[in-house]
Amino acid sequence: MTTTSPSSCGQSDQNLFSALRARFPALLDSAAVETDQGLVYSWRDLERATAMMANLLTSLDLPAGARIAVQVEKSVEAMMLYLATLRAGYVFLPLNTAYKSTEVDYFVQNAQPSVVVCSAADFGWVSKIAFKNGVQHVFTLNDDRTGSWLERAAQCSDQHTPVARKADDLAAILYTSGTTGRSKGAMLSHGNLLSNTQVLHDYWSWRADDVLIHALPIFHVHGLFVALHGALFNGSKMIWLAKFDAKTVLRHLPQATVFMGVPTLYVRMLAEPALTPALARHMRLFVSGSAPMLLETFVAWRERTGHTILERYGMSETVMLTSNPCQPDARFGAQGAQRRGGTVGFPLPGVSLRVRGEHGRDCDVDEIGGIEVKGPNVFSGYWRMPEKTAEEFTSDGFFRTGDVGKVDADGFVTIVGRSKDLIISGGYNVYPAEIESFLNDLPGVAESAVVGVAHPDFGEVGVAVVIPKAGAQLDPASIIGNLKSRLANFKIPKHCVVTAELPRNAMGKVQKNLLREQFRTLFQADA
Ligand code: MLC
Ligand code: AMP
Repeated sequence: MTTTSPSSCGQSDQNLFSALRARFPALLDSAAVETDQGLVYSWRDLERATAMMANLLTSLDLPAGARIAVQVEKSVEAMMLYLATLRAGYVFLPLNTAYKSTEVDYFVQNAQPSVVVCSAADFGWVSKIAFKNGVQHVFTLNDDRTGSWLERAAQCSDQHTPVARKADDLAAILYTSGTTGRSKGAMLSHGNLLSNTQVLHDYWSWRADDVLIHALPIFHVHGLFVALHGALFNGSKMIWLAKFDAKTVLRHLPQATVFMGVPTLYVRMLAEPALTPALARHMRLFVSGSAPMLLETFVAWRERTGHTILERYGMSETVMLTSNPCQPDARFGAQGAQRRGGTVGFPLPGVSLRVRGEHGRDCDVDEIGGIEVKGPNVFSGYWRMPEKTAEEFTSDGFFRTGDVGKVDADGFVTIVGRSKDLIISGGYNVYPAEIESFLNDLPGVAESAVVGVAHPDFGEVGVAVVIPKAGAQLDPASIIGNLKSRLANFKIPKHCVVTAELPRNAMGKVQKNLLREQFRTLFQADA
């Protein structure tokens, strides 16, 4: 079945920064961002600092389309660096701060950025990687408003005219791990990001008095685009938390109206006795996404706060695709359709979504198949990987999400699984194939399999099953220790077992379903 909602936004050929800047409030001296450190930044501060940073980028005389790779802790200045990159017409490449040198080396080799910005603490190893790969400029930016990036920007003019961009000009590259081989850089244009921002602005009924609690990292779609663009495009103040902490968020709820998080954040807030309807009474909207939300979390949240979480679904390659209704949906008569737990709602305006069966046709209502999407928000392809891009798009231009789902008679989309071998842990993607390739390279390892199992905090976590070579003695703790030195911490399996063999089917293929079943209850409280 194919579902298309009418589009509410037209083509735009302008720089995303200009579109966001045009929506700043008239009172430029009012507060735009308040941090948990007690700092207040006005809209004028955002305007001036991004101008100075954009002028610094321009002064570097970079080639057109230059990538600016950034691996720094969350700060308002890091957010300004993102906006300045858009403003100057270059391409932003955010990197998770958890990535280790092996991972960063790959991204720098693959993306060939002209500028790398890292924290001073990481300058030694990051600059080595950068210079080895021909990067001309390496700056530091710390989360305490220090670093060479700010020192240099402070010497630049605070007047800057945003560089005109066309809708299909590249704005950002987001690396997403691959089911086979290494990560792929999803190329997102100014048009992809702006159209999605406009659609979400209308669909989520942003109000003049909205205040957003921004508690997500700013190196992935959820925190960098959905939350940040939502607030900026609405001219809304943000309460800016450097890191998620349940108690800190709850303390700020009475001053806010909108919160966005991955399911783990809701699970952690539910564990706080301070969470009550009274505390949440000023709130207008709680959004969840990036990973499946358990129905029990959805129900518990409603019982504890009186608010119904709005679940939405998206990807790095597509930004947001579907959303439960914010307002009752008029297509369903006087009462309208309400948010339904366990579903990700309807395709957003302008998004065509279809579910394709193995028979190659559109599925019927409630029939399960692969989710395919098309729309102004869908990326143009993977950075310098035309074959991978071609594999993921159908001949009629739909992107194969790798998610498996169904659409019910009312049009609600439900995700029931994934055809890609992927674990989503606390909202971060972990590809077993990547972990297995590191495991298989360890001395004494014959082969390995990594599977995702349910976890009460992270939703899902990895379990590694490792088979030793004949005569080799392997110790699970040293295997984990070895991985920790080479891979981002969230990718590290939470449990490792060394055993004689992997279960295989008649074709010799590893039966991961049997392993998942074997470890299904490993992290359950009563297991
Ligand atoms: C931290 N750890 C994790 C983890 N985060 N393990 C598995 N999965 C995770 N997500 C581990 C660390 O390795 C460490 O283990 C221990 O937990 C404590 O680390 P920490 O850094 O102190 O963790 P914490 O601050 O509590 O972080 C947890 C979290 C964070 C849930 C707040 O993971 C987070 O911010 N997640 C949000 C991710 C996100 O923004 N996703 C959006 C992707 S965009 P050890 O052993 O080293 O002590 C996308 C598209 C879309 O998917 O639709 O939005
Ligand atoms: P990423 O590659 O990090 O952008 O992750 C995108 C993937 O996250 C999607 O392909 C889905 O598998 C998953 N995802 C995002 N939102 C949801 C959601 N609300 N429910 C279930 N899965 C989700």
